[in-house]
Amino acid sequence: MTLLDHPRTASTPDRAPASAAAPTGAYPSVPADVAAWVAEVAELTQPAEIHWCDGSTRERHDLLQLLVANGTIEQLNPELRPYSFIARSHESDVARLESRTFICSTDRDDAGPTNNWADPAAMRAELQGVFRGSMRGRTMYVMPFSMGPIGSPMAKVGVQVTDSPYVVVSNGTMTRMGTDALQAISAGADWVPAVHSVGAPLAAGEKDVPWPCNDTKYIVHFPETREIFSYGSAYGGNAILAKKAFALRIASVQARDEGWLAEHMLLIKVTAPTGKSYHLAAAFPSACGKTNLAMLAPSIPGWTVETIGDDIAWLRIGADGRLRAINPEAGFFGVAPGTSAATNPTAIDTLWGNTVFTNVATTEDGDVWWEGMTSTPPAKLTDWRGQPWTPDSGTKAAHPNSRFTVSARQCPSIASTWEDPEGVVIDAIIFGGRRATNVPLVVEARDWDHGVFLGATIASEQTAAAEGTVGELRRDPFAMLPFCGYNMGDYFAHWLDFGRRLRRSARVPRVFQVNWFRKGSDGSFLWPGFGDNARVLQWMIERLDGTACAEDSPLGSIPTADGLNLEGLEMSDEHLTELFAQDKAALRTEADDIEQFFDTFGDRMPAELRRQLELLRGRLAD
Ligand code: OXD
Ligand code: MN
Repeated sequence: MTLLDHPRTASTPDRAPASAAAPTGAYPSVPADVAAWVAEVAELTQPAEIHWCDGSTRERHDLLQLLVANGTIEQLNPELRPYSFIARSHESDVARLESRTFICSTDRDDAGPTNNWADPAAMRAELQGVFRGSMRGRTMYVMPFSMGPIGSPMAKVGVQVTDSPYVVVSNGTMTRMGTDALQAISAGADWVPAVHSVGAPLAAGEKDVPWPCNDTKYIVHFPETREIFSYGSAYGGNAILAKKAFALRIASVQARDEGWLAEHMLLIKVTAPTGKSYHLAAAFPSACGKTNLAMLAPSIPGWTVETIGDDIAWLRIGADGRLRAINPEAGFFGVAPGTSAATNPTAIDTLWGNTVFTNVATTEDGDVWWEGMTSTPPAKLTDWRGQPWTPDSGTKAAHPNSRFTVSARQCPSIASTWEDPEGVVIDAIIFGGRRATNVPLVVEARDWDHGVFLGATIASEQTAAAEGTVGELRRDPFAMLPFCGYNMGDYFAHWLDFGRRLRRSARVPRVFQVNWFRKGSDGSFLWPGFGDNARVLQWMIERLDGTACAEDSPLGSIPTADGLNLEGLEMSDEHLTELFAQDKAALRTEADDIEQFFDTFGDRMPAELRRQLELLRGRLAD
């Protein structure tokens, strides 16, 4: 049996591991199926050595030193940024590659029109060739990891192998990685296998490059057998496979089959001046400010926001019938540009040290800088490519998708409940996108099904988080377009069905849609955003408590004229009107666009969402 010709069977306990793949020393005993799989991968990829990661601080330190020696990272000035590092990637390896991301379901329709489908058998054969010998001359690291607190009934485990020490360090921050996760596997947890190679084998004596990668890239998912293979890239979601590949693409399929939700959502705890707390989950496309909202410092007195997660949420109906959520990650892989003491002071405080930055610029005194960090850039920098840079260079000093990787534990606003194994109770769900026009600052859905319609119709202007033309408007339903591991028509049906199950339980959360990015007729943003977004959260919470009334509008319920707390904010009546304006003609055109989008799902499109579209059209009729 070869690795790629056959799917991994659920358990292969009687297959003995090849001795080369067995861990040595004090490493705990490895379940036979994990050892057998590692041996198979090693046989195919031919690494020079195998290292079983224990997840210890010592191991991380040694890897960081190795990365410094390899020239992949440089240590920043320890007096300014203790124990922190800058990595500069290869210029071609700077973002998620959606065009090279594949969902290989047996039936093409199970991947649906929003995914790149490839025939599983053909892809297995192709990958067999691609991975053959791909780790030659390198060490293969084996990383057992848990998504979610170890031992949580909502957590899931996986094992990723990689030939990139940079990816090990990243995964060590983003997941609970090491022997504790391996023990969860030994105790019988079903695990997801993930193979990653940078695709740059080294011949004997060949000198390595600082950022090994390959021009040919693959990020491949076999949803039916829950397997992940990634080749050629070491950047972010392409390589930290626990994140987008597992916690969203594979987990969304597991969630469909097991009756829960795996979502591209931040999680926050909001406490009102009354002392009462609420938990909100919010879905926004990549690089639309999820980390900023997750770490919000409210501009309104008496309100606090605490962070539970900034990118991914797993939601389930708990034993008490309430909707509960965990953040499966253990760190933040946040977009650096635009992060400043004004826009996200909590992130700035989080990044005081112990942080790996990738593709930001560096200052003469060995610290980091990116566009938006300060209003005036330093006179001299080294840019993300490692070249001298001045404000006259006419280029960005930091790559627009440059990132920081830091432990969630380091975040001053992290909620004490962020690792609650049972998850937190969700009171409301928010959907948002980056829209210059059409979409008001906030609307409340009429009910769950209308909320699903709002989620299914999110559109957003493309950002630098993935390849593509920045600024172009694209439908990004539930902010899951690049992350749903199956047919999105079925995914919408799953959400509708989930609501029906919630209705039978204690309480259905309320659903809202927001748009912080609306522009006025003069082309400037109408809403200040950032800390002032707390004003919108306040309205939502008053709606939950039944203390704020709302006005009906074609798109949903909106605040009454005096509904939003605007105290201390300079906002002209004209701007406020523009923020909520609903131009029926423009919205009718948008409804046509939604219909076209829905049509792409053919008979997989749930009738209820078509009905919601007709209801909207009815409300938009003159
Ligand atoms: C991310 C993304 O990195 O969504 O979180 O691209
Ligand atoms: Mn994301």
